[in-house]
Amino acid sequence: MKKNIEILIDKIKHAKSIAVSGHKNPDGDSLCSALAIMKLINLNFNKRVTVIYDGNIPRELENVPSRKSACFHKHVPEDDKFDLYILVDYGTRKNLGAVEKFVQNADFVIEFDHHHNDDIIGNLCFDDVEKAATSQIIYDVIRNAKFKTDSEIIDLLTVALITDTGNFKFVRHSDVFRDAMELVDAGANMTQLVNLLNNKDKKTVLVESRAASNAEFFMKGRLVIATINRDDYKQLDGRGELVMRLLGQIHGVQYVVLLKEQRENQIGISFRSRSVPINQIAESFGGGGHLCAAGAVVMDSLDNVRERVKDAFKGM
Ligand SMILES: [Mn+2]
Repeated sequence: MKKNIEILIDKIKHAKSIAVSGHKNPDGDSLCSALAIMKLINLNFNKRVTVIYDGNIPRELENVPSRKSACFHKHVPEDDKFDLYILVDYGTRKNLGAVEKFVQNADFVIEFDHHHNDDIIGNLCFDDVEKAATSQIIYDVIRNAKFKTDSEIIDLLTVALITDTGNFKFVRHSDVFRDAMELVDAGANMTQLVNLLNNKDKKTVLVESRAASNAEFFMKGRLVIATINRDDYKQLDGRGELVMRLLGQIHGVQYVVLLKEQRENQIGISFRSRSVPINQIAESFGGGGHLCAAGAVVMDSLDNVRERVKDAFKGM
């Protein structure tokens, strides 16, 4: 860690232009980790950083600190070159979307990630699959490097931790609570930050609750599959986390699958499990993710994908 931090500091100090990105369609951890890195470098090195994203930032994240600093990739000139590129929470190369061209042009890439990845991009990696959020890895570096923080950085790291742990429900290690404790001691107001996230559009919540009420149950109620069709998909904002959270609360449900018809014959699948790993199922559909929360995008009809998902869960 110490050696890596020395390299990190050296690379930031000598960089003329720095950019940060997370995965396409950023979630709370991806967006807030990227913004926290930007703020950290502003504060500790007095340098400008460009935060670039592809896809859509969910409305619920609209009010996070410095949200307006995140630039949609099309607003960044194509030939902009960054000598240092920092990737956070990106997962795998294909989740980068349109920012990949900027990453390829960079002289040096540093990554902070907690996803399993066999094809690492970073020249310098701060990766740890045991962490519940990428922001925890960044917080570790902040403490080790004794970087200065401010209330926005603390809030961003906290929002990332709140969202990626599903409000502290998906916690495997106690370090999540130690980090949360230190963040609260450093000034994070959990109640305020949770309220800041209660910012969804009415249409989105109605689409998500409709998908939950139309869900179908299989395997004696252990598997539930919900569907969001093309018309409703346009109203969806983010991954449809609420659908999965609602269905996952039902007695006896072990696995929740959400099928999203992104366009004709392009289905986004989200998999959630209470405890048994399902990342291999996601991988069998060409996707990936965490042990109990993973996803894939499949080019096939909605009906075919639903049948293929049911088959994939046989014997589980
Ligand atoms: Mn994450």
